[in-house]
Amino acid sequence: MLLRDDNRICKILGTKYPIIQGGMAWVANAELASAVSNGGGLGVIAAANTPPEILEQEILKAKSMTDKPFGLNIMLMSPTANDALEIAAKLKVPVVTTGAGSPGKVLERLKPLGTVVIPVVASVTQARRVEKQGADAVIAEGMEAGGHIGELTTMVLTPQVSGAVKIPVICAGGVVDGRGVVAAFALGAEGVQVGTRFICCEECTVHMNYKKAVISAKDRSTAVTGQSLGHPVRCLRNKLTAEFERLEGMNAPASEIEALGTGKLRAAVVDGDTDWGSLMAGQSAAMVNEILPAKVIIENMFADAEKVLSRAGMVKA
Ligand code: TUI
Repeated sequence: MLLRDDNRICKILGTKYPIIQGGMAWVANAELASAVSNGGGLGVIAAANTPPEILEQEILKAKSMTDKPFGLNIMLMSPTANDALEIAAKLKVPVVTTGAGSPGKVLERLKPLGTVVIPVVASVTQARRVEKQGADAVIAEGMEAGGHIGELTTMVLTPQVSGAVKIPVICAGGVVDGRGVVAAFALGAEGVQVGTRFICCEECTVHMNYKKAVISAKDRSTAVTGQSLGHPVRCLRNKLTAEFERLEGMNAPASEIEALGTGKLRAAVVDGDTDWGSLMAGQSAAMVNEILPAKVIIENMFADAEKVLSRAGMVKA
């Protein structure tokens, strides 16, 4: 048995395995979240820019699809972040993760209600701040991750955050299999957050073209765009990322670059537009080779972690 019975992330989340599914905008709906929760991890619904009535329905749907705990991710840059916060309070969602901003208001509102709040951070300063503000754990997300990213890699961010805070650390960015789980724990984490791998689970409802693009990805298939706008986003390379690079390279006005991104995630997820859609994915896409049920992905990850340790010559087989 690899995992110790006293793993703090399993205790905080009420899950079998210390794994959280990334709160991927447009991708992380009730189907995906309930599949991950039923598989022994913590499924997460992404609030992103979802209108409040639809988000409420999605949460109620997840409640009907699993009796296990699941979470809600609040994207703090979103204009609907406040609505999502009130919905989390009203529907008593057990766990809330936050991303892309400072979660002070979320902690202030939800901690008195007993909600477990776990912010994503991209630096040591942010990790220290959210610990002081009462976060239950922290997700240290390296720039290998997909979507909106910081500037530090998982390899250097995770040990620094682990050394700086007492609350448990969840490692994110590039974690896709048992090797990643072992690496995360070696760096001081007590759990992992996995996004890209779950795009290619059977229960994920994204367009098949998106899943196929992830499966076809190689080591250098992602690009980071939006750096000039102050919010870098990692996606699979396609015509859209080339056009971003062209506009950013000629110092086009920010409004023009922003406009290029509008509606493009929906185009990828719903319409399967692999040329002009925003195929948000992490560098780990290169290591995703097949579509499996969420439960199998999770079980393989932790069973393989055990084998990885013995193969590395660190413990007896
Ligand atoms: O949030 C994410 N990933 C995302 S959000 C998203 S939606 C989007 N769409 C288009 C453009 C931009 C976003 C797609 N992917 N990951 C978590 C994350 N949080 N990564 C980095 C951060 C972060 C950055 C700064 C967390 C905290 C932070 O602190 C700011 C502060 O003031 O403390």
